[in-house]
Amino acid sequence: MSKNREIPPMHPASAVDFLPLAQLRDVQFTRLKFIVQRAYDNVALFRKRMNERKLKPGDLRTMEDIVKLPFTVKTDLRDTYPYGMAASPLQEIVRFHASSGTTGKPIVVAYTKEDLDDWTRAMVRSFAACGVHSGDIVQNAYGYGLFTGGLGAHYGAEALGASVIPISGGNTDRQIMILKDFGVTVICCTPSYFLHLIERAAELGMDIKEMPLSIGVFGAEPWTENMRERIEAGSGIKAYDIYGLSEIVGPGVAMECTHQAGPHIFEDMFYPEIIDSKTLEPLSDGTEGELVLTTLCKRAMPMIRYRTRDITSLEPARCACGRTLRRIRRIGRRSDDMLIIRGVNLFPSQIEAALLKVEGTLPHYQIIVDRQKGLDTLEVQVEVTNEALSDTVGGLEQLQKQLARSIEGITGLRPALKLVAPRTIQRSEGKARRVIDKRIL
Ligand code: DLL
Repeated sequence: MSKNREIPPMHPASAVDFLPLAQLRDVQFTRLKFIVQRAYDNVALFRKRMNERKLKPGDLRTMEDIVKLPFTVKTDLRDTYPYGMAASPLQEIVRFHASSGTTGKPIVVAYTKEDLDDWTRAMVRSFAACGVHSGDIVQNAYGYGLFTGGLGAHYGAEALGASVIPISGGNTDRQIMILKDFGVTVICCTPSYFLHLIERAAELGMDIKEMPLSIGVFGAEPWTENMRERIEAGSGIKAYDIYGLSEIVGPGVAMECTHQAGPHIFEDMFYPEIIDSKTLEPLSDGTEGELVLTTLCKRAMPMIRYRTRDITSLEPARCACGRTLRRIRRIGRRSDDMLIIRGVNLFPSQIEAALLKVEGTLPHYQIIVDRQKGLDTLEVQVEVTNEALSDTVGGLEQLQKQLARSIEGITGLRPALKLVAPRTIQRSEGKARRVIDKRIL
């Protein structure tokens, strides 16, 4: 049973969510031309790709011409690390964030002051869409730091006029104490962490159903309708899905409205396409494929046709809320091997890079992911040489510590480590099976 909340009057920033379609397409095309010109003038990689196709920004005649533009992929950000994709001089860049790359280095994203204002507006529209308003007390348990979740949600909620508690992630018992003592009405965190909060509160003899909390803004990892039901039944709140990714802006690319029928993409800012990830051909609305996004406003680091690797479809039917913005279906899987562990993105290749830096290890490893009491667990098993195994206990412990440091340095995660003898990890005849993901969402 969910707690009753009045639906507030429409927030002024949300008016653009309801633009008549013809007007929305006009806005999109005007912005597309601007951003493509900006990227062409300032980003060498983009200009080179356009020139290879004998394309000039002026060749864009309608929105449909977007399919002629080259794609951008995560490795482009790695290859131009750290500033190569920037379209603004450093003097105009006021913020950086970073996210996992596929190997040792993170990928870096940059914002001008105007970009931060636009992002805040997207977050205001996100919060407003699910009924958050001034007077709400928002516990922001997304991580503050290089991750975009903390600061993105923070500035959006503040700009909306809500009272923000910048608690960041972790320290579960303190989260529960503050949830109760401060009379928190809105929580922002990953859905799995909120399930963990429900369980821990029960262990402490507390019931979130009896607290004023009534809205959860959950994202940064895949979740399911089943998890939504468990969250809502276990806490009496309404659970809303928020989607975003660092390369595009952070959270606030798409957000569910009170109808909970899939996140609406803020299309006037982020233009969505769906492609077949093998043939790269565009697919029509309603067909499942890889989401490709173009930032229509971002000045510091425009992303043109960025391949998100997230698999979804664009919902063709209009939502009952009346927004003209299309919705995405829940994202349940990706077209690459990226894992999300407690909201942290992890590529198996990062673990490999970390292991191979340390002498005494062999290039055979396995990553085992599970979920206990709502929290993801991560174990890395790695084969070590016979010499390393026959070393003293102290020597082995030293190796274990070195490996842990190396993995944490690259991924930010501290997995349980298990050193095993050569040829212990099962060999596969084809592709090595690096990841065993036992989580049931
Ligand atoms: O996770 C931004 C974010 C923060 C979104 C807070 C929502 C809330 P990254 O760390 O770059 O950015 O990870 C982006 O996470 O490509 C998806 O694979 C996944 N993801 C994000 N939101 C959702 C969601 C942030 N609602 C990657 N459902 C994306 C499923 C999600 N997957």
